[in-house]
Amino acid sequence: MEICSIRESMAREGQKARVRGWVYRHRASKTAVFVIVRDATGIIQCTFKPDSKNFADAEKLLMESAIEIEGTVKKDERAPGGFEIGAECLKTIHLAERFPITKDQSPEFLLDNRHLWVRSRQMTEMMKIKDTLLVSAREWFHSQSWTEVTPPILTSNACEGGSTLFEIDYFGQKGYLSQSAQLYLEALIFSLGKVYSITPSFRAEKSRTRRHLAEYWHLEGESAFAGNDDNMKTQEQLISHICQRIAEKHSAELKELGRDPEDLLRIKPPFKRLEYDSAIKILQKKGIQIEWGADLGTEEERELTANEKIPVFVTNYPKHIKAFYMRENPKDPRTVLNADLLAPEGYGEMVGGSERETDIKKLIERLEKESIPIKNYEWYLDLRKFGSVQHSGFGLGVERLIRWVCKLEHINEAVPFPRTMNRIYP
Ligand code: NSS
Repeated sequence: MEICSIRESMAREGQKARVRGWVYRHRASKTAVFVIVRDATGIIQCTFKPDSKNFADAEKLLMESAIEIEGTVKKDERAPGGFEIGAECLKTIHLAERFPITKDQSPEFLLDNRHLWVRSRQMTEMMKIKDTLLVSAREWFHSQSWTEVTPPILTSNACEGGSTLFEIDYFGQKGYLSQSAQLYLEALIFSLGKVYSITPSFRAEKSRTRRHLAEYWHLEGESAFAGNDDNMKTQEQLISHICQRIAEKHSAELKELGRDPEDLLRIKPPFKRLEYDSAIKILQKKGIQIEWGADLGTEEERELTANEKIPVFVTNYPKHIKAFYMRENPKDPRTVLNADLLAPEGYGEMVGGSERETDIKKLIERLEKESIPIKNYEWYLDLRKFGSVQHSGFGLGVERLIRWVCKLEHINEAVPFPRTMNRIYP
């Protein structure tokens, strides 16, 4: 008999089905053995009665053994999912050893055994939602005539400052793992107009926080003939599309993770916009010790969005705390034309974007002020010499978006094999 998925088996009430997967739960008594089988599509309970020819083998199964079961599908209110298979035949593909992950393990233990923990329901649900995030982002970009490009990961210069650079030995020359594709995307707008990329980005983050990884997935867009406002419009449309798709496709997974799909269906343009100036005043009124000129940290971002239901753009930050490439605000040269997008419910920044400086003199001044060697940026400065135009772009931290969407405590839970300061194994 042909194998079907567990989800398909549930549509076969009263008929036979043959499923294949791993033992998710196992309970044996004298009168029956209950085996809950898991595959990529779900779980189903399979019941072996003492008169079934494989009863003894079913009794011996251990968690995570790989098995094939054939039997008759029945409705059963008591079974998880509402169906069970009255098992008639069992084939043990691999009898597992005793699975080390049992209930109530410490986070550290689960990280050490991440290669096994990736089988958990929470990780599986998260990874399915992440897949839809990536697919729907591409869907949206293509529907709007953006082109996906493949920038390099091995680079010769910093994009976001030297403090979080991973240095590598590039055939005897200094090289770095990419922090952002931005500078390369800026080069590509001249041929393609609107470009985006989905790449790993690396940050040698020396602090341990709930929202920093050393390696994360970066979704970046860059567009010619676009200002800071256009840039925000792109982001709110893109993120709204992603949220709608995730809510439509994963309502069951979201509910299991504790996220009401309605929260995502509510995400529609326009998002709230707040100038940095006003953000500081709001924070000061709330009694938070912060002065104009300081960057917003985790606590400040949480204060600003704890009661928000949709994302909030904070715009026009002080120039001295932002990267050299952000365009100076013509109306207030102390600030830049940028926007950080904060997730609702206090989850914090998920996108950083800006209009780019096109004035080559100002760019050189900013590089010099930050003691960045101009030589490494000559190619980038060239972009301001040959048909320079107004342009803007942004970078979205995929795991930051997932963390909010899936209501995850820690960004570690938004990636199967997290890389942090003290972890590169497994
Ligand atoms: O440093 S950013 O704010 N901005 C850039 O890298 C720009 N060069 C992007 C661009 O305009 N093309 O990082 C962008 C986003 C940020 O908002 C976070 O969501 C995410 O990247 N990010 C991170 N996620 C996880 N872990 C770490 N360490 C991290 N750093 C940034």
